[in-house]
Amino acid sequence: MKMIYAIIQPQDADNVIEILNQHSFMVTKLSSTGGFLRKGNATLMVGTPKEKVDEVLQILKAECGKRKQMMCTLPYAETPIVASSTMVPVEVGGATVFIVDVERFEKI
Ligand code: 2BA
Repeated sequence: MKMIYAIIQPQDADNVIEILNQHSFMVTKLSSTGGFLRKGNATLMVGTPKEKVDEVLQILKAECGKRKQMMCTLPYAETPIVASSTMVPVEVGGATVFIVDVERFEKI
């Protein structure tokens, strides 16, 4: 058995947990904080047989992987209101994944 720890953006958590559950994976979500940026992230723990690890990784990549999203930039407060906003591509998402061996697993 393996334990997958995936550190993801908090806004991706609910969706990926739902999809993992739909594929019969059990998930625990921890609210975590990055040590460098000190911003909130989410850490998912997924315990699974080693044959299923790749399936979990595929789901994580599809639902939380780095991707471009169009964001609306607002004009600075000092600029006149007539200034129009622009859409710019911003990179969102991303997952840092650790896969570790589970020596023993019990439900008591
Ligand atoms: P990422 O490398 O994508 O890491 C995102 C978050 O994943 C990290 O948040 C941390 O919570 C976790 N993480 C990544 N690698 C880890 C590891 N080896 N062990 C434990 N947790 C790990 P933050 O620490 O806030 O880092 C946010 C982003 O800042 C990182 O994105 C990386 O691009 C950059 N970064 C982190 N530490 C850095 C450092 N010492 N020097 C320069 N840049 C750093």
